[in-house]
Amino acid sequence: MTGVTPAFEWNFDGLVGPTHNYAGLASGNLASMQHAHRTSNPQAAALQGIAKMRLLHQLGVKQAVLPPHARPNLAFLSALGFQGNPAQQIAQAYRTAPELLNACYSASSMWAANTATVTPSSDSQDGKVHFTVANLMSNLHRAQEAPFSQHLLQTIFADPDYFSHHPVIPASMTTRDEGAANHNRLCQNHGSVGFHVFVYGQSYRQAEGSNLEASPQRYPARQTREASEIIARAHQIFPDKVLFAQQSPLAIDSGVFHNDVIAVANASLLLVHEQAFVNQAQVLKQLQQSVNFPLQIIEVPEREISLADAVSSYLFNSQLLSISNTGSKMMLIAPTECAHNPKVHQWLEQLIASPDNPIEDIHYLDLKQSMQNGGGPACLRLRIVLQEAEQASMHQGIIITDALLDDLSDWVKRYYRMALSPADLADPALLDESYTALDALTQVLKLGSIYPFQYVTEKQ
Ligand code: SUG
Repeated sequence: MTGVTPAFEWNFDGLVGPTHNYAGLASGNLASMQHAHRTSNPQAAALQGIAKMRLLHQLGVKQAVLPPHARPNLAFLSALGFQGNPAQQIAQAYRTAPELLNACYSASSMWAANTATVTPSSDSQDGKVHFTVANLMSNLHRAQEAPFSQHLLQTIFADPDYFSHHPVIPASMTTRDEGAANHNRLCQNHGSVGFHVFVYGQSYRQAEGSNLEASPQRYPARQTREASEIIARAHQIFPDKVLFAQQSPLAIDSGVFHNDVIAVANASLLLVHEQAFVNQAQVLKQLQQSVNFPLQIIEVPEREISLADAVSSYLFNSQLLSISNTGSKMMLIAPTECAHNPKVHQWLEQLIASPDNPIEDIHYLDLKQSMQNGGGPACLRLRIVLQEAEQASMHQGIIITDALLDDLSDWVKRYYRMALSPADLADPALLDESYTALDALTQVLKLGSIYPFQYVTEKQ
């Protein structure tokens, strides 16, 4: 192990916000479209997320939490042309453009895998941890996340000696970026130099002519090759440690709106569906030839698990985690939907029983509230590999402990509603409830005044 500084992979989970609702805002995300306009349960959603963090913490995984963004987003309502005081803006939006009000209320920041792409210091030529917050420009309700995500990550990872924060990539069709959900890092163990597979749905160069049939026809491709290339360049990733792979248009058109719905990687293991990439055999061969450590690829054929079953069960959106930091033993954190699908369940049981792979255990978790919006276990977390000194320099109040888990549960039970229908978003009391809750949360997490509504209060 000479020359390798020990490091741990941390999971930063997005805490579900008090306005979690089903607005059907995400085209190409089948669950979001199917559950549009149902009544949500924000309290259950947040408690399900906290239960996941509790399980991982108990299993010895390094776990931290990211607070929700402030919703409704009043600055966004103003930017969309709604005028008057907040209650008037909400009333006007509800009357004239309810889908825009839904966007301003979206709790979508919970899916932290889309918050940013992060490169560990071992993988960058300048030895710093690099962050690029995703512009999420494919969807209005998600595009509003970028400014606050940037502010939050800069607050948590503030020391410029360790952390480098890049500008959000300019929002254009050519440079659509959805963060770590389209990125896999492979490595011998978390502290050693990693190999990066950036997955894109579309390339601007292709759109110019030659290869249009390789673009999805039904649903949008949310990540472009150009955006992935910007990240690899800005983060100064060693050029021989990067591969760009195109997501299969058939997969996107079947509901695979992010690559993490069809592939999951951890350390030296890649679990991937047969229909994940364009020219998959070639991509996987190139990957095997490019890495300088033994890489195991488990490719799941369509005949064993269909694309449709993969999307409805979210098998590949399980979290694949090392039990030991060497990566020799792993476990899966899968959504209960996998246990309820007989084919997927049987396949998983065989996987665990087989001595031919390092996955030894599986935990099924009820994340139904998030799942109904297309967000499984892996969507809810941003992975960040940190060396000890880096971890010591980040904001400590967000690190999960038993006491913090209890405080968060109490906080959710105190402030969150148990039912939220689309019509409830017109209720101006929800704004006060949500802001009061978030104000209290900043004290629980010792974050100071991070929300715009807190700066305004301070100035008055
Ligand atoms: O961007 N759903 C999210 C789910 C994100 C899942 N993330 C990963 N796969 N990493 C999305 O499609 C639905 C919101 C609504 O319809 O109310 C939504 O935004």
